[in-house]
Amino acid sequence: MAKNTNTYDESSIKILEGLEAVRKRPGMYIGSTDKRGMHHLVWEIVDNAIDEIINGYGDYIKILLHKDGSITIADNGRGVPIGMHESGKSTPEVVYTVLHAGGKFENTGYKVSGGLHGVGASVVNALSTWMDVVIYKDGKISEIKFKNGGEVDVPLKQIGESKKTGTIVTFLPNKEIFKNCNFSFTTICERMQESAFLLSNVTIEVIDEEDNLNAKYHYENGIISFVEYMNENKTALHKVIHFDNTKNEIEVDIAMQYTDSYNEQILSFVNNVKTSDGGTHEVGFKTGLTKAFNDYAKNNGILKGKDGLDGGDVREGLSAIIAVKIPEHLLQFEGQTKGKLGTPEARNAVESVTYDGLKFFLEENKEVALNILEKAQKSKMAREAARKAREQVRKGTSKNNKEKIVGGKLVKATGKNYSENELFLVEGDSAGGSAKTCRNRETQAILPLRGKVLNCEKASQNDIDANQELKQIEYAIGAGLGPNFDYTESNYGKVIIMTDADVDGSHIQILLITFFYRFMRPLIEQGMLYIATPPLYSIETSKGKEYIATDEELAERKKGKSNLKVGRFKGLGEMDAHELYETTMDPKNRTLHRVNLTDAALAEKRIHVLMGDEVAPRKEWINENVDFTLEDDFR
Ligand code: 0RA
Repeated sequence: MAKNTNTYDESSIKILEGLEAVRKRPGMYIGSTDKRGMHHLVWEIVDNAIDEIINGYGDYIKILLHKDGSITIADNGRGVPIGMHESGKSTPEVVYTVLHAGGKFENTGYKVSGGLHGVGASVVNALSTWMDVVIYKDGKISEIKFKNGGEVDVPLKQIGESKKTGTIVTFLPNKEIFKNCNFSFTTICERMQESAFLLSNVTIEVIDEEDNLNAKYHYENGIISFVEYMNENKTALHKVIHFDNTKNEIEVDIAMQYTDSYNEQILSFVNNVKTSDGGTHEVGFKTGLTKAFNDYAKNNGILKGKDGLDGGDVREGLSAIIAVKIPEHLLQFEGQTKGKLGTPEARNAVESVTYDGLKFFLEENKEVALNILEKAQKSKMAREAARKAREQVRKGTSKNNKEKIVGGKLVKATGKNYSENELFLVEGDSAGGSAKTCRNRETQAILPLRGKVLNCEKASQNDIDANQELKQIEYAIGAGLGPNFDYTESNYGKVIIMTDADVDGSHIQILLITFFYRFMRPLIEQGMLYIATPPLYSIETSKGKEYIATDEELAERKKGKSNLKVGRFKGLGEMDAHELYETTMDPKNRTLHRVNLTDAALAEKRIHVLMGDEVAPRKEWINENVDFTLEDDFR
């Protein structure tokens, strides 16, 4: 050992410097230091366990959320090697302290290294107050402990004997880096369930020791089970269609099923990681799908009229999973969060597998084919009828009751540049009144909402037609509803939900988002739906009254001031019109949260949880304040 002392010290300094660099710029490694970033730590460790399973070792992963804020990820793989590394350190010490050490071990097949992660377990260690690794391997139980972001606390040593194999990693995220963050049982469950679908025949268990919650996922039929799960609250038109094939080194696995709903839900994955923003594989799928149906219809003399079916027509009511495996040398991701596949080869591979798979299926299942085509044709006709109706309204040739329904409640914007205009949906008449007087008349329209909004989770179009409140929203936006909705016809570039910052306000937000999700989804997909964020506090300063948006900001302002006068805003109605405009509506000062639906399938599940009959999951959801709204924060 003596001969290694010097190099050991030198390399140790280098290693600690490396870990220090991670702490200085955590965002570079894990994207952000908010809740999302903190969960990246979990995905990082879980992905190592999943890699082990993909390579054929182990079938079980267990995640424990502890009361002290630490988390354990255990697997029954082969266990991290426990021998000495050439540097003179134990292999586990190298794996958990040297940046990018993980790669050295990975020599087979595909890696779970989608976009941001795949940065290595040492990054997790660097961002943790302590980390503890227990390894079952070679008849022994071994343990190594780290503290202060990667310093060895207790070097690797044997602590027992066992015939089992596996790795157990526990860590406590550094609270100075991840301020006010907790692990979310719901978020972790959602992702683990997805992994269990994609892996098949793996058991993944998640346990929250604080709230006594647990979940266990095990699916035998992979993405077929996934599609069945997506459609469990809907009426399916046929059994799940499944096909897979490999083209130009790219493995393509697709499951799809039509339901009687109008919604389209396509989720895609690359090497077991979700691609929230789609990419070339989704484009290929859509092209192959449209071609297959149009060719089948033509060849069987089904299509009436001269032009074929649009992509949108053949995707109405479709739920699908596209899972591709791409070797590392072809992997390419795009976009800020690396959630979009860029690999050009994936487009042709998926298109051709989809076309061939569907062509074969349709020929073998005539009845199903006719059923789906009938639905697609109805969609096409409905779209054409809606377009004509809108044109008539424009030309004034139709006697519509638009004005009457909206009545005196909608206060329109005077400007005619629709994409610049904003519609505020405001909770309560009094806040609505303030908003009316202070708004920018040219670009801002106000529609006050009275009372509770209808829960649209299970509502039909007829239910909407019978609902005064939602009808008003539909007419104000003026772009149709359901399958006839066309966002390019919207009277507003932004639709902004403005409620009190309390539980009732959140409830109204969720109800409205459910409505938009089910009946005007493209509005969300196009990033046109927003939540306004009224301030939470006001303070008296020498300059007069100032507004404070968040608890963190308040804490910051309170520093060193014992006699600061703080007022808490209970609702929009407490502000006068001027205050409301300045803090919440003025594009120069306000903060809007864009409602994002990259998580379409999960969002609908969440809505189901929130609005369904079961109270417990709803409570948990609200407590955790899972945010499918709070993604893009900009001024
Ligand atoms: C490299 C080689 C071997 C196992 C692993 C890495 C491994 C890493 C992790 C991380 C979390 N769980 C893990 N399980 C296994 C196998 C060495 C051998 O036994 O041949």
